[in-house]
Amino acid sequence: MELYLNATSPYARLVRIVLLEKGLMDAVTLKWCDPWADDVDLLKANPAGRIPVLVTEEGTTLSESMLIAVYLDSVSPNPPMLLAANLGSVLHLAGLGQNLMDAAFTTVIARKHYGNEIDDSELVQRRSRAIQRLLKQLNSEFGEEPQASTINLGDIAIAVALDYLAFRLPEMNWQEEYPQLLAWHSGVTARASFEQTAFA
Ligand SMILES: N[C@@H](CCC(=O)N[C@@H](CS)C(=O)NCC(=O)O)C(=O)O
Repeated sequence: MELYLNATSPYARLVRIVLLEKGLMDAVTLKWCDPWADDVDLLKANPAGRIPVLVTEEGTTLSESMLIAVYLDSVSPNPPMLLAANLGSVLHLAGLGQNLMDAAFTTVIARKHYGNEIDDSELVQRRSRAIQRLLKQLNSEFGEEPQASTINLGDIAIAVALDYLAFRLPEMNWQEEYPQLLAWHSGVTARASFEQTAFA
């Protein structure tokens, strides 16, 4: 398999963590690229020009991080990222994580293209309010949770999104405002799969 990625994409990091957790890293060649530079090979693999993209052993190209994660979950048996027994709650968390990632990413890209003045725009203001509501809800959902020894797709999406916030929007300082969430996040990100894929 091949994976098109870069080092700062939260979406690509989610897929790399799934690959590591599923023991599939040796089965994939990493194709580092710049999705903003219209990389020719990337555009062939994904006409949308976005990473991550997975090319399967059969040569099928898969885009969208969550869909790639679902595919990888079926390629290797251990450990499952999505279990029928708690599918609803895992997808609930995965959705919150993806929404948090999207809200943060939209803000970062708006700033990249239009400068920090864009923070006053209605779009960025809406995303900022969304981030605050998501953080509050996640803090209350994880407040009482004991730390699980296993990890699922929902945990990965949320922990990556929180890391991305700390990496790109540190002024939000969610760690100080939400200590319960920080405790949960610290447990998850101590895993080797997170340490080996840290944003740089
Ligand atoms: N919903 C997509 C988002 C992918 C995405 O936005 N990737 C960014 C990098 S973090 C990208 O490649 N952007 C290039 C562009 O939009 O042209 C996913 O989950 O994979």
